[in-house]
Amino acid sequence: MTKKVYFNHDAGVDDLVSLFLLTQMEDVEVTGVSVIPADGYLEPGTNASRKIIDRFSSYPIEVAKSNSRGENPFPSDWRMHTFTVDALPILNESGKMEAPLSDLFAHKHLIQTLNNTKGKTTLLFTGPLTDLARALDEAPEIEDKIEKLVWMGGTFQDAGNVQEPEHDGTAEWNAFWDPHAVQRVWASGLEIDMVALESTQQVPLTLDVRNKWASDRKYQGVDFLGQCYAAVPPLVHAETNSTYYLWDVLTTAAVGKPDLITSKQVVSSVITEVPSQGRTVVAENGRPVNVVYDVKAEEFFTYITDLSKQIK
Ligand code: AGV
Ligand code: CA
Repeated sequence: MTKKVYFNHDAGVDDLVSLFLLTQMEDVEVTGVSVIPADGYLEPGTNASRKIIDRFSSYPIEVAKSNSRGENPFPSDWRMHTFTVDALPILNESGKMEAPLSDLFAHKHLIQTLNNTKGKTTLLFTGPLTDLARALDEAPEIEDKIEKLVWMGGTFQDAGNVQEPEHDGTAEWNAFWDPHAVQRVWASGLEIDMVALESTQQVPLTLDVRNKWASDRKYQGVDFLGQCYAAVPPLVHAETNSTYYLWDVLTTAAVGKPDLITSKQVVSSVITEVPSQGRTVVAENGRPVNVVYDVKAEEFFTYITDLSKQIK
């Protein structure tokens, strides 16, 4: 049976690669896409999404823009990557942009799409949870239309990936951008799969991975992966603040091929106050989430490369 998936992303390199891969999954039907301007910019993020759909999807998918704003903005150096992906020649060859653009903002588009879709939908979120929190505030009854939420975000380790003034470094960025949104979603009855840093740190972008994609660039989809990931720094000698992991792509792969990952239940809550804003913690009075803490890394890379080879 095909899984219906609604995808909300925040226009980073791995968000956009995730959209590409999602369109290649045989047993997944993408019912809608929305773009939140967190770790990327809205205009090129929306355009790149529409162009990826045009170029790679076998069916049309509607795209919506978010008007959500976070508490803690992403560094603009990272956000600039959206422009690079949007400008790639493979996405601009046709000179057209045909995937439909919704005139609803993302949170309303999410509500509408859930209501118009038969049965239950899996939510895939690879950025902050703001649009979902707003949708739940506005139409709490959509919970019944949601199979579960699969979210890239959070960590229960001591070190997160936020290195900012007035923060203690314990949070993951998607949670830090809007901690209150995490709190709102945690307060819902939704089943939540959390692809945390515990697992994403097992899939860094390395020179080895890049070289494999380069050697297979005769496949247009694999070339697209290589071109996208040429814009961001790999893990070479030691991790830096900018080192890139396949965070969102792992989260997306977990939807398409759940046997790649292992999870365990953690009862948790989120801290919304400085200096630990966005830190997810084990808390007795919290709520259960399925934390993905392990991944078959080799099989994961094979899976995404094989999906990319399908493109003619
Ligand atoms: O925290 C990981 C999230 C993912 O959704 N993003 C990037 C992925 O899209 C934020 C982020 C953390 N470190 C980064 C990030 C970095 N070095 N460059 C760009 N984005
Ligand atoms: Ca992201």
